[in-house]
Amino acid sequence: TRGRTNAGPGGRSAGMRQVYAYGCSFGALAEVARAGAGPRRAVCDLGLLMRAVLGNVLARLVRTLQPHLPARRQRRTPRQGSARTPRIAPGTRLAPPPEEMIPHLRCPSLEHFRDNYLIPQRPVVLEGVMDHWPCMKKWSVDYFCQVAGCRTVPVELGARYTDEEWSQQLMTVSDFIRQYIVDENNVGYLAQHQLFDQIPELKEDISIPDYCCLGEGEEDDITINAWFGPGGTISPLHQDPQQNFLAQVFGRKYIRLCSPRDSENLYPHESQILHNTSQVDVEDPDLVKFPNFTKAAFQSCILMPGQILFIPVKYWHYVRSLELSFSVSFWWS
Ligand SMILES: O=C(O)CCC(=O)C(=O)O
Repeated sequence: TRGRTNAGPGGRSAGMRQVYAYGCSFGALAEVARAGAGPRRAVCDLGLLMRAVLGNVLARLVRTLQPHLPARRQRRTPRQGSARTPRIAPGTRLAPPPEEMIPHLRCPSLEHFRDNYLIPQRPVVLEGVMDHWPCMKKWSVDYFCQVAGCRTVPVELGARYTDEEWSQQLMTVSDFIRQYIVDENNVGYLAQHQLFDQIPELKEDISIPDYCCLGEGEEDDITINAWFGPGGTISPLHQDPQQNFLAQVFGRKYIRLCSPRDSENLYPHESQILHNTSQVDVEDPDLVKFPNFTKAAFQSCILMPGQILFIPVKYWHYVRSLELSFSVSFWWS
């Protein structure tokens, strides 16, 4: 959601996708006969991105090809957490006053979380929950190049998806890193709803938080999203239709939350596609155009590596990465 157009063809029929999957598989196999495994994987990736399910054959094909490929290395990779100077908008209060602070809890019991946060729908930052996830030690820009460098993924170009000049493009993870992580003049966001299905090695490095068992949905229905980008990437104030655990792997993010009870003070876009997104620039609001915005009560935090933010259903959230950052979000019901 996020008001974004997804690179996947949501409306395409299952039949069309099956045909596309066969096409991709035959395309990939035809290329096996030729030199160069990169294109074969790109063909498979296109099938995977189109959600062309064929007994998971495309994912298996890529997994089989992966170990036979030379790992491509970057010439210069930024160090995590120090790559860019944080772009802090004028007037931003990074340390919120106490009444605006989101509470922090260390590994609460399931019951405590359910009774005090899930049922009353109150945001909370959870600590100590993801410390043991392998991603906390393993993930780096070099590691992504190694396991996923040649994979084709959709990338969002531009600082925020509400900007006129914002667009999406398919490119390899290596190209994304070269153009948007190493080159500090561009802003691009790898905000991907399918990355963990496409690259199962990465999924093995994370866990679904136990608290998700408090939901009514099945574990298979949980959507896991990747958010990888340089400092300065912004997700404008928007709301989503599911509960969210936003887990911070590296880098810090400045986050502001607002209750759905305040929706009318947030001026959602009128168009259908952006109806879940506020028209107001949270860090530089135009109070002449949006005077009631001052009535909205916000809570905020800086989400640090190892912390998980619980964002209740339909809670408005604004996110700006303060430096090179990777987060994983779990949408559950
Ligand atoms: O981290 C971000 O930029 C946005 C995260 C988000 O909107 C989500 O998880 O729903």
